[in-house]
Amino acid sequence: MKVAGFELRRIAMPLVAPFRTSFGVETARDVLLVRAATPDGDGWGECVAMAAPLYSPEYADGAAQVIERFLAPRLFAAGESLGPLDVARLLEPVRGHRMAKAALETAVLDAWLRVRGESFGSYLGAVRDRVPAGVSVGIMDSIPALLDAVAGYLDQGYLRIKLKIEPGWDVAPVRAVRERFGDDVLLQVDANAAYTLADAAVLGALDEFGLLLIEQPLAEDDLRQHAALAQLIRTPICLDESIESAKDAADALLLGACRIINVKPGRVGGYLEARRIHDLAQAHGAAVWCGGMLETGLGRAANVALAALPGFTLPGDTSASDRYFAQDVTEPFVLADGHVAVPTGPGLGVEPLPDVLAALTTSTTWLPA
Ligand code: OSB
Ligand code: MG
Repeated sequence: MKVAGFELRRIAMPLVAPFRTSFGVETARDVLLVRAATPDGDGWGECVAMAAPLYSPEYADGAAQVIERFLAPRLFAAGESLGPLDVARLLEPVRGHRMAKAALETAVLDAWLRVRGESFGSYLGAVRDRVPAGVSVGIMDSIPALLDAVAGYLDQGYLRIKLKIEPGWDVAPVRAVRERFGDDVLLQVDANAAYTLADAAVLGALDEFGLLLIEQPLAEDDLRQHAALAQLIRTPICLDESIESAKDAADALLLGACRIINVKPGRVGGYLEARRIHDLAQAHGAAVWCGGMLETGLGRAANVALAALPGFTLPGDTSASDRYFAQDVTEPFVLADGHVAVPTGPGLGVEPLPDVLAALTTSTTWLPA
């Protein structure tokens, strides 16, 4: 496939409400989109790097720069023969920058699938036409505010609640949610690496609440300490930030650092590596679920397709568009009976709405081959 060039497009998406985690507060999503232009049509990839390097070392400006200076030229050098399976191999000499690489691979894969008339879901191996939707609930100023937010999401039909936690906002909010909504709610927590092994007692105090999992309690490079923590608490440990590749996933599972993996395609370098993690976890008997990074409809479309693979046995952070955005860049993903439909059209199966995209765009850079 001939790629004539990549367009880097930055868009500013206001959030419907501030989203607070242990690493910061977001009020708007500053998104880098990549459009692969080919003679047969376009392909889109959403870079999940956030504006600041607080969740991971990557950040949107840096991703745009590494694409322009180091990644796109390597793909252009491949000439006419570039296919989606070549992208990761061609970019492999550049260390890290997995979110930037994932955006390029996704754009090339989308363009390629659109030409073949095949959907992401079909290509990746989806076995469902809709996926159960969970929702990630940020840290709030008070327990009553949290209970109101959770009540609203349950009313909308969300099938699983994930509470963001940090030291000082952990046992009390979990207890309050259990007391108000009961033991049947599928409930889990995400610490975004905010604790240390010295906090094992407070993390163990969560055992009594029957959580599905605790996500990334310790630092991203603390695999051995996660394994040690797993011996001290009953709640299953799920890793997010620690898993940047299928190799990391294998290490974590072999070490006993986690029993569950949050698969975020951007964090691991793309949907093909994400599928490898799915396959590996399935072989190991470990559960995976699809995480999110406040994606627009473009990234959400691909995530929902991935979440339809057979090993994704837990509900993901595959919420409806209106969880974050009053106006999405694509037709919105909506919740129906607690589920989100897997797109069936070629490629991502969704397109940016031209007028909306134009109105949200803050800059564009054209990188010619
Ligand atoms: O840790 O899963 C995370 C959002 C941004 C960065 C990291 C995380 C999150 C979320 C929300 O929890 C996921 C989503 O709803 O898209
Ligand atoms: Mg997480």
